[in-house]
Amino acid sequence: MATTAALRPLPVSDKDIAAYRRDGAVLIKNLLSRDELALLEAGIEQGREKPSAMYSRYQGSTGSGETIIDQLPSKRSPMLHRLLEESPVAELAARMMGTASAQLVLDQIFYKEAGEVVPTPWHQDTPFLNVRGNDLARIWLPCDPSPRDVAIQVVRGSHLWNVIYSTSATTSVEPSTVVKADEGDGFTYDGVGGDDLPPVPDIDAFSDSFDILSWDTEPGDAVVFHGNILHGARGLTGHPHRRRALAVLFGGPQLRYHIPAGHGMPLPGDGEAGSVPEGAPICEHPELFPVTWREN
Ligand SMILES: O=C(O)CCC(=O)C(=O)O
Repeated sequence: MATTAALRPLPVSDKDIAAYRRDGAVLIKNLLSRDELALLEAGIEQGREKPSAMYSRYQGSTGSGETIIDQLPSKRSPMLHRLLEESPVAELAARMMGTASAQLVLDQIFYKEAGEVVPTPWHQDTPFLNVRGNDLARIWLPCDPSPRDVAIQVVRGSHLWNVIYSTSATTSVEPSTVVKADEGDGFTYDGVGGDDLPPVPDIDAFSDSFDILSWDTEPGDAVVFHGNILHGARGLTGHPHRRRALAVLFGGPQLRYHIPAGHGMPLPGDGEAGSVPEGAPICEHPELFPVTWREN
């Protein structure tokens, strides 16, 4: 992947960077230009029309609404590929992490239809990943007006708890608010995470005990959150817009390759992971984690 990016100042202050590091998440207004937003929307729609074999479809536990999640759409969509190469998204991740480069770890579409917006249960991305470490920034890019009722929300500071929670339905403390309806044959969430990890706390039942951060977001905004933070999205009935978002995870050079128990997420690069040892810094493996931005 090339390392060109938009030649304009990032709309990010030192205060934003401090908030990201302290709280684990921050809203950046108006990150994308109008043209970049058009790429985002067209790329997400292209992904929705032609899902890959790695899609999963979830519904509310009563069978209403749907969320389609698809893996690595930027590998198939020239528009999303261009967005990652040419927009300030990867540079934003590097600035937040304080690193001189940003490598792609994962990108995903979260596509929710209007009307009954299905929640995304509280979870961490960490158990799914083929990497471990602190230099891990997720950029969540909505392309619809997404008020805090449906946008991403996080447990403030939970990126610093040094716990990896299980994502497995069998270890959940609560019956899930969503159920898997179907999935392609190229990837399954079944078996990622591991049953030996502690369950995610019941954050909704004890919401007074957690400091939850959420934002009203508009197309072109970005929520940047730490890759290890607890996060999710609320559900809503009667929502007038679709709730479409691309979420892109970047790693810094010292992030470490991790061989997950069971299986992890698909890798963004075209290289073979076979002989890469546990703990290798990802800067040594751009064939698995393509360099998307590098400081000149
Ligand atoms: O968009 C959503 O509802 C969830 C996004 C998410 O979980 C993520 O970006 O990791």
